Amino acid sequence: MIKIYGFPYTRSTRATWALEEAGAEYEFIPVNLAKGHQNQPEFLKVNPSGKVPALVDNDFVLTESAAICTYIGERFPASGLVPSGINDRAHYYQWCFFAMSELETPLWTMTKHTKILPKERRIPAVADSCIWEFQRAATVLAKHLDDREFVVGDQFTAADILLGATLNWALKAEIQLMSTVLETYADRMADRPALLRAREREAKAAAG
Ligand SMILES: N[C@@H](CCC(=O)N[C@@H](CS)C(=O)NCC(=O)O)C(=O)O
Repeated sequence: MIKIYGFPYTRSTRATWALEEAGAEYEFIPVNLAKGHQNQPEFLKVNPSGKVPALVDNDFVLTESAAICTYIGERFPASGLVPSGINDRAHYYQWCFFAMSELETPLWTMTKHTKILPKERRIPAVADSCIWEFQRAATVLAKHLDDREFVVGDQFTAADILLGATLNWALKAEIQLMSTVLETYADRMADRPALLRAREREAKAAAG
C-alpha cells in the first residue's frame, strides 16, 4: 500500500488530496514538523532533505509534491489526474511547472522573508517584490481560466491540485488574487470533497 509521510497544513496535503481524488488506499504517516521529527534519522532515511511529502510505494520512494501528484495520476490512470493525450499531457506539465516555479516560488520566498528565516536575514523589500511577482503570474493564470473550469482540457487534473493549493496558500497569507475568476477557481478547488477528506485524514493521524 502507498504510504505518505506528511503533516497537516503542509505540501503533503497535495499528495493525500491526489490519492483521495483517485480513490486510492493509502497510509498517512505523520512527521511532526513542529517537533522537528523531519530531522530524525528514521525519516531522513526516507527523504534525506528532511521535507514532506514523501511517498513510499513498496520499494519505490519519491519526493517533491508535483512529482508525487503526477506519479499518483499515472499509477491510477482511471483517475484522469494526468491526461492521456500527448497535447493535453504537455499542457498538464506546462501548468505544473508554472505552479511550482512562477506561482509557488515567489510565495515561498515571501513566506521565508516574513516568517521562516532568522529575523536578521529577513528583507521586507524582498517580501514585497515577491508579492508583486506572484500577482503578476496570477494574472496570467486568471486570463487562462477566464472561460475554463479546469486548467487543462475540461477535466480536473493534478495541475489543479498544485494551482489550487498554491492559490489557497496565498489567500491564507492575505495576498489578493486580484481577479474574481481566480478567487472563484480557488474556492472551487478548496471545496473539493477529496481535499476535505485528505485534510481530515491528516489531522486525525497527526492527533494520534
Ligand atoms: N519542493 C518541495 C518542498 C517540500 C517542503 O518544503 N516541505 C515543507 C512542508 S510544506 C517541509 O517539510 N519543511 C520542513 C523543513 O524544511 O524542515 C515539495 O514541493 O514537495
